[in-house]
Amino acid sequence: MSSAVLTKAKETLEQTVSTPAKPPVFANYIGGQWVAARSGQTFENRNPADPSDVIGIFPQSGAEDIEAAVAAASKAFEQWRLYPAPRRGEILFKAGQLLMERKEDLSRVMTREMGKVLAETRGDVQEAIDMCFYAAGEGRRLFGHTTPSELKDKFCMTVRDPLGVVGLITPWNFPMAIPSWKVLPALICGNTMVLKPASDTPLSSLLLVQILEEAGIPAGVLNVVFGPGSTCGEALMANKAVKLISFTGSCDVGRRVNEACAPTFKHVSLEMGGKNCIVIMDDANLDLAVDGAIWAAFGTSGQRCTAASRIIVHKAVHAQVRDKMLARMKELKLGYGLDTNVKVGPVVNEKAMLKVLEYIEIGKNEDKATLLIGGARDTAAGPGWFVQPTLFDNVTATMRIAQEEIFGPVTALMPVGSLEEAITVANGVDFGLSTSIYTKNINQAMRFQRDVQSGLCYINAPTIGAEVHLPFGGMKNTGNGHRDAGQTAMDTFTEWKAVFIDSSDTLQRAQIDN
Ligand code: UN1
Repeated sequence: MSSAVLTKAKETLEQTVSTPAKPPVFANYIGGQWVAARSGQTFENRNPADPSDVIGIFPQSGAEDIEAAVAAASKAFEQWRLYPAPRRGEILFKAGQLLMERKEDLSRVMTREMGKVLAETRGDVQEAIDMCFYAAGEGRRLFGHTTPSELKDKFCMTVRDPLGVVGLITPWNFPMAIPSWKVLPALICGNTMVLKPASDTPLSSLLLVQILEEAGIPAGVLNVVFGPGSTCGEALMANKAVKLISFTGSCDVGRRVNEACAPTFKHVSLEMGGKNCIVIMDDANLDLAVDGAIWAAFGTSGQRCTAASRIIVHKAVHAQVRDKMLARMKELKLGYGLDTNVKVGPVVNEKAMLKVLEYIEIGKNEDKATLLIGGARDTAAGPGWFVQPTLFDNVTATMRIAQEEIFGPVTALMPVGSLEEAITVANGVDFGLSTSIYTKNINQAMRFQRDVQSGLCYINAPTIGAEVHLPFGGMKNTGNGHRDAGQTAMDTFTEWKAVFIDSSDTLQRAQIDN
């Protein structure tokens, strides 16, 4: 491999935290080697705030690169599965320390690559740090249980086995946090893996891999292959040696993942879309609720699975909430996320921008909905893919902008007359990721959390703010019953084995001899 390829986290950071004269070249990481795509093809990684800024050149890999990575992971599994989990944890702990030391540069690179503002990329890196320490500690737990036997002198326990080789397909909106939710639990549980990160944000995921390598993950345990889902993702899903695909992304792709994994009976963990809502009741602290709504609707330019794209507001406070939202939205400065005055960055690419603008048109054509503010591309903010924060009013439950995931800085006020109606509207969508209610009435809050159909539920806090030691995922079309993060991730990345030890020296037949 030519010396131009950047393979170490430190030099990668040095060369990408500002704009070098020539964009650096990166490689796949397979079996501990840095290798170009077999085809020799590459793609460019560009800054969404300024598409003329090329951040790096990445391998455009194909099925043969995936095959090589799966073979390397299969070979490494034989050793890694026997490596004591507390020792695996020490490597993850070291990786957490390295991430902490380099957090600022990692965040700046991520803003350049993905677009979200610096405060948020710092949060993204912090989430990976948190996950390193959480997963590292899990190396000394990974609990099973012991339980009595129905027979004398017989001992029963459960232990966790790693699955083997797992395939991890990750999105661009949390370019380090979401890979960390999958890679780190998979590692601590003793799996080996192939990571295929989104092509919009390969660098932040690569930096996580380089740091894990520096921390001491052995060759072949963690492999990364860059390239499109249509070739790399499909090859990973078709490979018989891969035991699980963990995917975060759109429902359409998630459905395809489910289908593609069925013939080989792979485990499939899916985390997909959301149509999240914040309910603002008439007794709420309205300033707090509006703060939450602004953060949840326009943070990450609305490109979170957990973004609040529906603000269900009690009629008695509708006008006040509307006016407060409008006042706050006028202050939201759009621009390059490295400028600390900027509150909202670009959306990730041109296609994403066009989709958001199309949804705004759909909203404008709804009979009763009114566009209150925003609604267009913002070319004054910079040469990139900037969309003005947009607010619709008087949106009703069946409108497309109230049903479909927009994944951009667009939200909708939906007036309702009661808590019952709010819950009906909240549940009246195909998704079930995150919901929130602002009220001072504990009884209303308790009813809401009891009846709302979502994997995350916040009381007097916005729809975003998940923490790594709790399960992350959703009901209905948002997922397929699995959860990222928390103890639940350890369940995703292990198989249960029930172990029975008979010390009676006789044949004891369960169900017959007791
Ligand atoms: C996502 O939106 O895909 O709670 C992940 C949050 C973040 C994670 C979001 N910690 O919004």
